[in-house]
Amino acid sequence: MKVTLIEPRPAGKHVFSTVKMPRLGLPILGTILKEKGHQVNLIYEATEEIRLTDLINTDLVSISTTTSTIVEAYRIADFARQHDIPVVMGGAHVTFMVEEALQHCDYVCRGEADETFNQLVSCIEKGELPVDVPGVSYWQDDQMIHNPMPDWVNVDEVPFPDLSLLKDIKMSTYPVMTSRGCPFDCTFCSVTPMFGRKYRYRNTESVLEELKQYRDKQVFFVDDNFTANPHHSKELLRQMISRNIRPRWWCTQVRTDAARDEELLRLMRDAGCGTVFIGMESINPETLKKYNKKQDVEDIEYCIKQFHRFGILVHGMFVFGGDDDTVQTIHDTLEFAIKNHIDTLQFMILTPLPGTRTYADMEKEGRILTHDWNLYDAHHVVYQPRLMSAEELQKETIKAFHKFYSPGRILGNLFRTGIRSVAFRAVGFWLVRSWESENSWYYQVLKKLASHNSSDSLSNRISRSISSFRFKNLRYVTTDPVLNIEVSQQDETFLINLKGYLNDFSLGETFKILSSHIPSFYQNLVINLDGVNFTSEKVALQFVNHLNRMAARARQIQIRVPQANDLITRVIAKYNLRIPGFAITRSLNS
Ligand code: B12
Ligand code: SF4
Repeated sequence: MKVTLIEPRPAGKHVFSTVKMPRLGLPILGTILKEKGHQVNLIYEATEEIRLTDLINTDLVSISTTTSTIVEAYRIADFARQHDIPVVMGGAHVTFMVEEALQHCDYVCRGEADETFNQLVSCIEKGELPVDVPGVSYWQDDQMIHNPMPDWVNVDEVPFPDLSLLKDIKMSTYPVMTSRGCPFDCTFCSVTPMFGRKYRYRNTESVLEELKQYRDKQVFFVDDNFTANPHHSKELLRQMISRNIRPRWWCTQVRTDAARDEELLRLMRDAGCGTVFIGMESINPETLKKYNKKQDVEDIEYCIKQFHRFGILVHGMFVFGGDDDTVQTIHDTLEFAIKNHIDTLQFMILTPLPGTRTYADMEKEGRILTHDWNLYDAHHVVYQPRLMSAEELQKETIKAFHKFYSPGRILGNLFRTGIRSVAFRAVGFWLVRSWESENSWYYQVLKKLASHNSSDSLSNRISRSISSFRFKNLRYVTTDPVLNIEVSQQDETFLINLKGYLNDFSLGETFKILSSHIPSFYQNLVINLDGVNFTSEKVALQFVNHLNRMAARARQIQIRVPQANDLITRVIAKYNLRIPGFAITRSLNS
C-alpha cells in the first residue's frame, strides 16, 4: 500500500521554533511499514510543503497529532477525505479527544502504536474492519467503536527509526529515544497519560548500536526523564565513554534530583552532555506542591550549581499560572533565574492539555476560556487563572521572557558556560520579539475578555456559520462596478464578503484593500466567495498564491466557495499545487 505519513506544522512561533526535528513516532511507524513492504512517504510539514499529489496519489493518509498542531492536522485530514482518501490519526491529542478526531478521520490509533498501526494498515488494505486491533477507534454504521487500549510496548522491539525517510531535511540535532514513560505524575503533564508511569528503558547494546551513526553529530535524547533509573543511565554512559560511541554533543531532559548524584554528573559530562533541560516549573513552594512535582526550590538552586560545576548548560523550564501564583511569582522567578545564572529558559503558561488532570479540573470548574487548540502551545493563556487576570498572566510572562533575553544579558554567562550559552540566548532574544509581533492581537482579545468577563468572546468563531456574524464594525465597502468588497470584524475574526467578478485588476485591488484593513498578524479570516466569478483560471491561480501568502500571517483562513462551481479546488488539483494554507468549505445555498 502507498501510505503518506504527516507531522503537521504548528500555527505560530514557539520557544523551539528554530529546532527542526520531528517527533520519533512517524519515523518509527514508517520504518515498520517499510519493513512490511509498504511504500512510505513521510512529510515533516515544518520543513516541507504538502503537495496535492501527496494526499491523493496515495492509499492512506496518516497524521501525527499534538494539541497545538491539531487544527492543521484536521485541515489536512479534511482535505484528504474530500478526495476520498482514508485517514488515520494517532498521537497525544487524538488519544484523549477521540470523538472530536473521528469527525475528521476514519480511524484513530489511541496510545502507543508501534504494534497496532501495522495491524490497522493490514485491515484497511484487506477492506476489513479493525475489530481486533487494540487502541483503534473507528466508525461502524454511524456508531463509534472504541477497542480496548493496547498494552505498553516493549521498547526493545521497536526498530531504529529510519530517518532517511525524511527527505531534504537538514537536521542539526538527531533524536534518539532510550526510554519511554516517567515514574512521576505531575498534574499538567501529558506524558504519563500517554506513555505511562512505568519507566521502560532500552537495552544498552541496542542504544549504542543506534548511536554509532551519530559520532560526529548532535543528538537529543528525547526521553522525558533520561536519568529516571540512574543505575541504567550510568551503564549506558560508561559504555558510551569506554567504547567512544559519543555524539559530538548531546542534550536531554532530566529532573533536578539527577544533580544529587555526582558520579552521574561526571559520566554525563565525560560522555559529551552539553545541555540539560530541567522541569523547574516554579519557585513558589505551594505551586510545586499543587503540580505534584515532588521537588523543592532548594533542589532547583542546587541542581543549577551542580550542572554548571560540571560544565553542563542548564535550560530551565518554568510553568506560570498555578492557582497559587501571582504577578509577583513571575517577577520573583525572573529574579531567581538571573541570580542563579540559568543559561536559557522557557517561561511557559500553564496549559490544560487533554488527558491531564489539569484539563479535567479546569473543565469541571468551567475555567477554560477557549478550545481553539492552536492556542494550546503554552505561550497563550487559555484558562482563567485564580489570583491574576488572564491578561496579566499573558503580559507578565512575555515581559519576563523579554527581560531575561534582553540584549544586556546575552553575554551574561560567557565566562561561566561559554559561547553556546551566548548563542542560545541570542536565539531566545530573536524568538521572543518575533513571537510578540505575531501575537499582539491576543492581548486585545484577553483585555476584552477581562472587561466582559465572558468566555464566549474567545470561542473559536471560525467554526461558526457565517450567518451568525453581525456586520457591526463595518470597515470598508466599495461599490466598484466590477467587485463589491465588504470587510467586517467581529472580535478576533475578519470576514470578507466578495461579490462580482475577479479579474487581474480587481484581484490586485482586493488584496491591496485586505492588507491595508487587516492588521499584520491576525487570528481568523473568513472569505466568502459565494457571489464571485473568476474571469479566468489564471486569476484563480493567483488568488490561491495571494491567499497562501496571507495564510503565513493568520491563525486560520477559511474560504467559502459555491458548491456548484469550485474553481479553486479544480485549479489546485490541475497544477498539483501545495495543499493550501487555508481551509475550503462549500456553501450549501448555491
Ligand atoms: C522531542 C519533543 C519536542 C521537540 C520536537 C517537536 C516536534 N517535532 O513536535 C521540540 C523540543 C522542538 C518540542 C517542542 C514542543 N513541544 Co514537545 N516533545 C518532545 C518529546 C519530548 C518527545 C517526542 C517524541 O519523539 N516522542 C517519542 C515518540 C515515539 O512518540 P510519538 O511521536 O508521540 O509517537 C507515538 C504515539 O504518539 C503514536 N503516534 C504518534 N503519531 C502517530 C500517528 C499515527 C498515524 C499513528 C497511528 C500513531 C501515532 O505512536 C507513536 C509510537 O508509539 C515529547 C514527549 C513525548 N514523550 O513524546 C514532547 C511533547 C510532544 N511536546 C509537547 C509540547 C507541549 C511541545 C511544545 C508546544 C512546547 C513548547 N511550547 O515548547 C513545543 C511545540 C512543538 C510543535 N511542533 O509545535 C507535549 C505535547 C502535548 C500534547 N498533548 O499536545 C509533549 C507530549 C510533552 C509533554 N510534556 O506533554 N518538543
Ligand atoms: S513533567 Fe516531567 S517529571 Fe513530571 S510527569 Fe511529566 S515527564 Fe515526568
